[in-house]
Amino acid sequence: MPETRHSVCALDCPDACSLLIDVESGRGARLRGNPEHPVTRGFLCGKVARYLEREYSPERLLYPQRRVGGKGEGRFARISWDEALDEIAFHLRRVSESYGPEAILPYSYAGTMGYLNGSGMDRRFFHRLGASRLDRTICSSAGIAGLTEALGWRWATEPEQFRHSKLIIAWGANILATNVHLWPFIVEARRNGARFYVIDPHRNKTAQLADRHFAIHPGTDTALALGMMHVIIRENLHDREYVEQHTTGFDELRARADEYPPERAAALTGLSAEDITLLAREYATVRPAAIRLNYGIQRSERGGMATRAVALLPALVGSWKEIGGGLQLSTSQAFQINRRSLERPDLQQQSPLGREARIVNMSSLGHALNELATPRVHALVVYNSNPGAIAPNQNAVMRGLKRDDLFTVVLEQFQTDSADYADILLPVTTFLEHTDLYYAYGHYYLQLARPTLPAPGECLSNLEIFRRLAARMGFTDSCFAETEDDMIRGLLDTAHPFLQGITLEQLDREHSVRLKVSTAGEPWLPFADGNFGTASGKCEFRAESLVYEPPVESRHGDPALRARYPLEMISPKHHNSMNSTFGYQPELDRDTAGATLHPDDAAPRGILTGDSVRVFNDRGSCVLRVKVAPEIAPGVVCTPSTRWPKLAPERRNINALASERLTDLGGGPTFYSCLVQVEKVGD
Ligand SMILES: Nc1nc2c(c(=O)[nH]1)N[C@H]1C(S)=C(S)[C@@H](COP(=O)(O)OP(=O)(O)OC[C@H]3O[C@@H](n4cnc5c(=O)[nH]c(N)nc54)[C@H](O)[C@@H]3O)O[C@H]1N2
Ligand SMILES: Nc1nc2c(c(=O)[nH]1)N[C@H]1C(S)=C(S)[C@@H](COP(=O)(O)OP(=O)(O)OC[C@H]3O[C@@H](n4cnc5c(=O)[nH]c(N)nc54)[C@H](O)[C@@H]3O)O[C@H]1N2
Ligand code: SF4
Ligand SMILES: [Mo]
Repeated sequence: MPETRHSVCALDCPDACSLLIDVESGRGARLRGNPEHPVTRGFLCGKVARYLEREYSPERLLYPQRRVGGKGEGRFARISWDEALDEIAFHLRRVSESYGPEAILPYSYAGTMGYLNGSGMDRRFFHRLGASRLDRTICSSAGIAGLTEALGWRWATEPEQFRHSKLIIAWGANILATNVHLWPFIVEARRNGARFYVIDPHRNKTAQLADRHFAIHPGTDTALALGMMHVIIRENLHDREYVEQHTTGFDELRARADEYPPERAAALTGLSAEDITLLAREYATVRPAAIRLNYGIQRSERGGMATRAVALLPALVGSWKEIGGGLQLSTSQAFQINRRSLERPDLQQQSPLGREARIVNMSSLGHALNELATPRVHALVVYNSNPGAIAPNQNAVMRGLKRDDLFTVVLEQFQTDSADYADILLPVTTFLEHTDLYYAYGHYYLQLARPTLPAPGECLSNLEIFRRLAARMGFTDSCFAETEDDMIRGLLDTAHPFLQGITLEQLDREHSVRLKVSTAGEPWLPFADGNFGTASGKCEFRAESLVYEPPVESRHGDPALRARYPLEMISPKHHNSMNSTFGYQPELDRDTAGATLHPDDAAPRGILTGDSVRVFNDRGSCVLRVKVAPEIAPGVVCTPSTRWPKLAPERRNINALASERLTDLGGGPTFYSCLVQVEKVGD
């Protein structure tokens, strides 16, 4: 008889699913969604329903290894843990003594969303070392900054409330692919008469199932939001009472919105003036209306402003008052854990630096590895991320990773591109094999997972590896001896009301515990009575800085650049991908090797469906196979992310074309502001 155990999906996905795993004789037999979890509701996405294939893949890394070939060749020889840890400690010490500890750079993102293995022992280790601090901007920092400017608190409508909405707008959000557990709530709402609209340059699967798809040009969302505000205010459809009580700067907003009549917004966004008017009227009058904004909107140069502009709309129409109103970008800020206890930033004072270390932006890795001086980066420790595939300006990143004077350690489950450049490569556990505590960015449940399966080979968790490295470095601080349970107790030790009374024991018993954002069983309306986290406590329109400016790399941007590179490239997520995590799967590799081009752009270039094309700009090029279809707007090319470069022709994926230019707010990457040219390559 199989035994059923609880776990949590650790992938970088808003849904943070509660999993059940059937285990037979110590081996995982089946994974399914927990039917009792209010958001997971008994199902998993396709990729994680098959996660046991990854768990037991013959390609899993099982032993510590040392590089024996050239950097990037991927030739390694097995060594013992003792050898690996001694060698790493030797080089970290060498680099620290020769160049100062800031010459050491950690590089990590959300390979696991667990607190302990994602931002626990690792952070303590690098703080104690005095290493450069990494600004983890690669995904959401522009949106976070924009949302914070608009609302102060980054709080959001609960997913469970979408079932009560009468109008749902997916704005730069491919719900079916990236947030599939919101979908049943949308289905329920539509059964009760709700309309579902999508604003997206790509007619993706979510858009295909919508009542209306608004094919906006990339990077123009601020113009659309301003055009909608124009109609709403001109037609007196705003909520006067809410605006008066809970916002500031309405008169200035009226003046600013006046400058964006629908005709002007239409010329900028590629939508028709009629559609913009309709969208505005319906958004203001169909109640309740909820916006699901996702991070797709903020991967363009003006992504911070775009997020801010859209996030002002619910306050204008007063939809925060209603169950099933408001907006959701991310729920993560409600998880107010004791971060100082978890990460111990105070340890920096004990490092050889004796002060806070410099900050390096992860979205500028190419620059950091090649150009950064005083000190130059001489050691790189990569975990929970695959920069060789996902970071912009890939040619610069690869050039940096190839440096002979750079010592690189990679902690991985699979032989990624980044792993190929490691000097020492360490095998790590999957989330099914270690303890961790999980937040979510698409719901309000804190979840605990214990190991459900034995770790294969000699795999260790990130946490255990950094614990052992700390011992090798001679760090005797008691925090490095803490157990997982000690760490969880520490991070739960906070006076914040959202976490009141939540204990490790309760998490062990119940696996998933709702944050105390509202009385049990009651919906949470975070801004129904104002309560914004801004200086004034109100939603601040601050119209003086609310303007649309086109991205440099866009159709209304730099004309000289556009003359050479006339197409706008976007590279959104694929249904079956999780960034580059599943890149070794042949079917996914085939899909992410594709690009969609509009017939109007394909015809003059003599390109037909099935042709191989070279997509290029000044930074690099990559070869893709084209589908010619009107599901993408004219002037835009769309390729799903993210392919493993090592499996692609010339070992480059689309990020060879992405620039290191940063967003207007938050210092984020600009993957979706990318001008390119496309040409057919010979057979
Ligand atoms: N299946 C799957 N799920 C995932 C991931 C994955 O790789 N695959 N990745 C996870 C991660 S890391 C994240 S951050 C989330 C992201 O989740 P999403 O933000 O939903 O994903 P994206 O594909 O980045 O962008 C969403 C949509 O924005 C559109 N878009 C691009 N540019 C613009 C624009 O200028 N304006 C507007 N309005 N829309 C635009 C894209 O065409 C895309 O359909 O998903 C997570 N879930
Ligand atoms: N062109 C383009 N580029 C993009 C994006 C895009 O839309 N288009 N999206 C961007 C976004 S939103 C994001 S979030 C980033 C994502 O970039 P990354 O955070 O690098 O995400 P992944 O590519 O999924 O790589 C995560 C790696 O962590 C490993 N891993 C998983 N669990 C563990 C663990 O417990 N320990 C260790 N050591 N490793 C583990 C996995 O095997 C995997 O190789 O990519 C960005 N890059
Ligand atoms: S990737 Fe997302 S939808 Fe899929 S199982 Fe994990 S949390 Fe759920
Ligand atoms: Mo992301």
